[in-house]
Amino acid sequence: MAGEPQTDCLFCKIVSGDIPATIVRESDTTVAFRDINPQAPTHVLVIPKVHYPDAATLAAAEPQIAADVLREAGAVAADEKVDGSGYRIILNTGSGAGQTVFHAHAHVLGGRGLQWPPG
Ligand code: IU
Repeated sequence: MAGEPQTDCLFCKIVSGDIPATIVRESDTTVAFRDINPQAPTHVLVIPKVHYPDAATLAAAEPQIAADVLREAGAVAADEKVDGSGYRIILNTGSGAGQTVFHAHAHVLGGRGLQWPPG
């Protein structure tokens, strides 16, 4: 069923606690944890507890939870004190855009200068 945990999904296993992660925030609908391969001094992933393959699919099915992900991304930036200097929320969508884990997630990157356009 849409949104149900997937047995082969790494991020579903982080939500269930079967795989450890350095969790920095949690809400009723989301979990935020440090990326294992950080690309900036602050690199946190915010994921919905429900399983959807990408952010747009999540937003179509569960718009309130998609909003929760964005709100929590902003809260992470404030917790990490990168909100003043600026930070980036990234939603890689599809393998051609670099998505490697097909459970919706927002990258929160900050703590260094960020170039535009991104690579
Ligand atoms: P992407 O947008 O799908 O490429 O992002 C997936 C991220 O998940 C990537 O930055 C990985 O470093 C990160 N990650 C993680 O934090 N823990 C893991 O066990 C695995 C990937 I696998």
